[in-house]
Order: sequence, then structure tokens, then C-alpha cells
Amino acid sequence: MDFDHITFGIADGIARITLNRPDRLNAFAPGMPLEIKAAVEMADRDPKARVIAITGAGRGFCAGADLTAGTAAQPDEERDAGKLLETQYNPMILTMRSCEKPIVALVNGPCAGAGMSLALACDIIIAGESAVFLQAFCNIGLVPDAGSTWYLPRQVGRARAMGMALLGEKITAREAEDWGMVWKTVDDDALEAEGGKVLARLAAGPTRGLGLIRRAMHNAQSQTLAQQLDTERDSQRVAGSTRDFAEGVQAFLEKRPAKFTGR
Ligand code: T3D
Repeated sequence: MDFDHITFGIADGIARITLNRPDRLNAFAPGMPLEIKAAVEMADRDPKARVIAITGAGRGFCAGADLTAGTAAQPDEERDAGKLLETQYNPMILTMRSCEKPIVALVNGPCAGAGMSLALACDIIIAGESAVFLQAFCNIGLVPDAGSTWYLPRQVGRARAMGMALLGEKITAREAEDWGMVWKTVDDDALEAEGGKVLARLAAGPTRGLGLIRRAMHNAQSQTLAQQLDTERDSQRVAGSTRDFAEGVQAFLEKRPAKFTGR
């Protein structure tokens, strides 16, 4: 499949989606969320991909919606700022949610508006030291979208989420890490190497089990304890029937590293 706004490839078990509009800090052009959605679906289907990485080309991760195109460029009488959400952003976020493989954001620079929502919808965020995160929406009179009002308070708590959403100020990668939004902040120069280590580890992991872990963690945000215990039981039944479980136990008993195959 040809993409206009992203690049996509699979190598060594890692499906890599690179947002590719560096002149606009990889702001979302109309159509771009659907390209990301399609790429996530391809990676999810392809057994060669065992983890998905999302990053940005150039010095930015993603500056949110392109304010020179799409809704912002429409005349007043035609403008429907909910339309792209309904037809593009929301399907992208829901596809990421239902994906059965871990998704890692390598945040290499400014991460704003719906670009921050995209990062929040990933399972792990690794950020370069100079990355900044901002809920830019209120700065232009919009409301947080693409899942930010759902993910952000769950990840950083209501007070910090409200502060970010109502004030639209930048927070640094280190602050984001202190707040529990970012797994790890690394030197900018080390982002590829450090991110690569995490990706390689996930790509060599028990893929089915990792997918079930992410699903259970996501479900926990909206389920009761009793429902969650059921989810854990059902997930364990599936994980316990995989070859990777048998290999993991065997490797433990033989005191050697496990060789997971993702089955
Ligand atoms: O239907 C709908 O579309 C509704 C959906 C809305 C979802 C949203 O995401 S709304 C929020 C949209 N995003 C923003 O408001 C963020 C705007 N950008 C910024 O605040 C800043 O650019 C950053 C804080 C992200 C980065 O600042 P800085 O100083 O590192 O970079 P810069 O100089 O501002 O930007 C570099 C270039 O990227 C610049 O272009 P130029 O002057 O070199 O030709 C700038 O105009 C361009 N750019 C940055 N963000 C966007 C953008 N171009 C288009 N759209 C952008 N969002």
C-alpha cells in the first residue's frame, strides 16, 4: 500500500510507522490518520510484525492537526470540526486500542494537540530529552480530542490533566516522565538506540501474551473489579495455551533465556 504522509515498513519483528511531514512538524494532513490506521491494521495482521513503533521524521513527533489544511482552512459556513474526528481521528484511535500487539511511541520532539493524543494512545512512550508535550487545543479555541480527555486524566491524574488542557502549556519530557505519562526519557541522540532496545525486546517477546496484557490493562480503565478478574481469567486461558508459555517455563527450568516465537 502506498502512503502519502507516513512511511511504513517491517524489519526484525518491528513494524515502524514514521509520520513524514517534517516541514510541518508532522502535523496531521487530512487522510493521514487513516494512513496510520491502515498501517496499524497491516502490522496487526502480519505475523512478521510483533511490535509497532510510531515516530516522527525530522525534529518533531506530531504537532496535531495541520492548521493550514483541513477543517482550519475551511470557510466558516462549511466548517464542521467534528467531521474529521468522526471519520479519521476516532477510527485511528479505536484501531490502536483494539490492536493485538504492543505499540511504542518514540517521541522525538514537539508532541502537540492530536499528536499528543496519538502518543497517549500508545502503550509505552519513550521520549527524547528535548521533546515537549502540550494540549494545544485550548490555545486555538478547541477542545482536546482524539482520546486525550480519556487517556490523559487516567495517565497523569485529573489535576494535571486539567492544568494541561485548560492552560495549553508545554511540559518537558522529564516532567512527563515524573508525571507517569512517559516510560523513559533519554538523550535525544540515544532515542533510536534506547527505543530500539525496548522494541527489540518486545519483538522477541511472547506476542500473544503481550497483546493480552495490553488489552487487559486497557479494559481495566472501564471495568469493575469483578469484570476485570474475568478478563484476567479468560486472558490467562489463552496465554496458557500458547507455545510461548510452554517455552517460557521450559527455559526457566533449564536456566536459559526463553526463545519466544510469538505463537
Ligand atoms: O478537524 C480538525 O482538524 C479538528 C482537530 C483538531 C486536532 C488538533 O490537533 S488541534 C491542535 C493543533 N495543533 C496546534 O495548535 C499546535 C500548533 N503548533 C505549535 O504550537 C508549535 O508549532 C509547537 C509547540 C508544536 C512547536 O513549536 P516550535 O517553536 O518548536 O516550532 P514552530 O516554529 O512553531 O513550527 C515549525 C513549523 O511547523 C512552522 O512552519 P514554518 O514557519 O517553519 O513554515 C509552523 O508553522 C509549522 N507548524 C507547527 N505546528 C503546525 C504547523 N503547521 C501546521 N499545523 C500545525 N499544527
